[in-house]
Amino acid sequence: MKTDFSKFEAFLESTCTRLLEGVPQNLRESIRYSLLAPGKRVRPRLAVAASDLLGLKSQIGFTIGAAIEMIHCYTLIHDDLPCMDNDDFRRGKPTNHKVYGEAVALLAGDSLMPMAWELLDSLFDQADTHQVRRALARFSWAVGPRGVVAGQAQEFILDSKSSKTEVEAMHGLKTGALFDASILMPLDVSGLEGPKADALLAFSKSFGLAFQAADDLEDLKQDTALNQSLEAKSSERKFVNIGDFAPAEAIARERKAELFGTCDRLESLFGNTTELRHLSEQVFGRLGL
Ligand code: GRG
Repeated sequence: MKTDFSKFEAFLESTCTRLLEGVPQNLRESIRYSLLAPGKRVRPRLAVAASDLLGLKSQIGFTIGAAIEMIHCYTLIHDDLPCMDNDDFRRGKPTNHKVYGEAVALLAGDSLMPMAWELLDSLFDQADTHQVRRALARFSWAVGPRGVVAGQAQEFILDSKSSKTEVEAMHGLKTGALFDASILMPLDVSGLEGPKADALLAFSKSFGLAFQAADDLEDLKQDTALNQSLEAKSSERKFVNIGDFAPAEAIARERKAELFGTCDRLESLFGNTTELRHLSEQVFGRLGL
């Protein structure tokens, strides 16, 4: 049965209210400010679409999706801090630390991690214990120092001499780990094995790579536009060689073909995969590829 994703925001809001009962006002407001801000909700959409494909209850997809959105949100709050990327805007609003101060923003990120765990604990009431444990093990790996945090740390030690493989591995953790968890935790909970499970694993790997290739191409387009406008002002500063475009576009096209190949495979095994295909299209939509 297809879950009505429009109900996800209400689920996230009510979960947030429940988990923040009795929490000091400044911390509570800071957490709500970022978690309930208008993100694209790509990870919850993936979790819900994968859960639907596997025939799981809507509540399971929402629970996994909301937990991963909490982790995603903590990484954004921390990544925006002055000691990391020092960003002023996120999701069209001033960053958390700009509104609540660095100390409270740090605590908001810290709080979102155990909140996600507390929420996931409810999966034990909804599915087989052994299968839920597998999902939680995957979650721990993805959000911890071997997953998304490893990706962030690796980025600090990479430089212009780093190989393409090293850079891809870093992105695979920094960006790919949470996509993987979104798609594969429902698989763990379902207990499914065999060709259908393999096809979902292949889709998951391909989705992360495609997202990264699209993101790289978009960055390059933005840098090129900036470069051209600076050139127009006779500036000395140059960011990218416009010639770099061709390989990045070729890689993105290749990744797109791979991703849609994995969608076809899923469709041949599961039947309807409209939502996963739609999410795949959105990865490239903004690039007009
Ligand atoms: C462990 C502190 C810490 C950071 C981990 C995720 C991360 C590393 C940093 C966030 C910055 C960043 C640009 C990461 C790349 C992944 C990415 C493209 C995030 C933005 O995701 P979207 O586009 O954002 O889904 P919304 O706001 O729509 O949810």
